[in-house]
Amino acid sequence: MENKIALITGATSGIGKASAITLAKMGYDIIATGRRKDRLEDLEKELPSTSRYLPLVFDVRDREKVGEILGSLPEDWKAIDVLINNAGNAHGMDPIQTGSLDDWDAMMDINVKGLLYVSKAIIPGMTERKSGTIINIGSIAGKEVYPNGNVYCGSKHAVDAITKGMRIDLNPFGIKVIGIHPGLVETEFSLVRFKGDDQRAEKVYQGFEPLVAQDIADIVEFVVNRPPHVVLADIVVLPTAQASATLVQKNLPQ
Ligand code: NDP
Ligand code: 8X3
Repeated sequence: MENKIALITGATSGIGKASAITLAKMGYDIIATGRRKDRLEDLEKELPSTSRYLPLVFDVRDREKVGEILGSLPEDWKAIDVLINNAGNAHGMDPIQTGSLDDWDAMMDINVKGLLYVSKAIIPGMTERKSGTIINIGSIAGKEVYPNGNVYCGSKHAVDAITKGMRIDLNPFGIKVIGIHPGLVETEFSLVRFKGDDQRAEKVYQGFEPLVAQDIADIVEFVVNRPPHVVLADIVVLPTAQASATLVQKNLPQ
């Protein structure tokens, strides 16, 4: 029997990479995307030989490229069962009055429009086959707003709304639409947010035990393993030390 196929955006790092490896171990063939070609090549070494692998290098902001590449998948890669819209980041963490237009463009273009471009290319195959699972990686920042989170929170609130809209519109086709909304996960996320300032990035995760990418990949495994009549529609997952977007108990005695 042929393997099922999963497409994961932003699989060069963090949550996307862990999810790609986990799905491959579950027996999925993997389409992994990202801008860093070398990382996508390295990922192949971490996948079991029982899975086929198709790395695709593109920027999700590039509407034409996304349509062109995903619209011309090889015949035996077209029937995508699981789409994980994961590519995204925060860029900067400034009050609204001093935030950078470039950062705002990046977050709206990648987190929101990129997710839409990829979805637009993949959904028609799912509606035609009347099957599929779409997992959108939102955030606690899509459920709450925190100081200086303004536009990133806006982008993730948009992901939350789009996820709900997808679930409604794709309901007649039997397509599962799932939102996973993590709190603090230690990945390259803060390094990107703080533009390579590793000391500032490390501080975010000090004094408590944050989630790791595999914690989210474990949830991906669980949700795709549910029987056909069950969908885990909306999941918020936090480190135990985190109670809300802004409340994290740090330096508790172990
Ligand atoms: P990482 O920085 O480790 O990974 C981000 C991934 O997104 C990379 O693979 C990167 O690939 C890809 N990406 C970023 N920009 C683009 C782009 N323009 N085109 C294509 N791919 C892109 O962060 P995480 O793994 O933590 O983040 C993954 C998702 O999880 C994001 O949507 C993030 O908002 C969300 N999230 C993260 C949380 C956290 O605390 N870490 C919490 C809640 C949600 P490349 O650079 O190679 O293009
Ligand atoms: C990432 C988690 O709290 O930095 O989405 O916004 S947070």
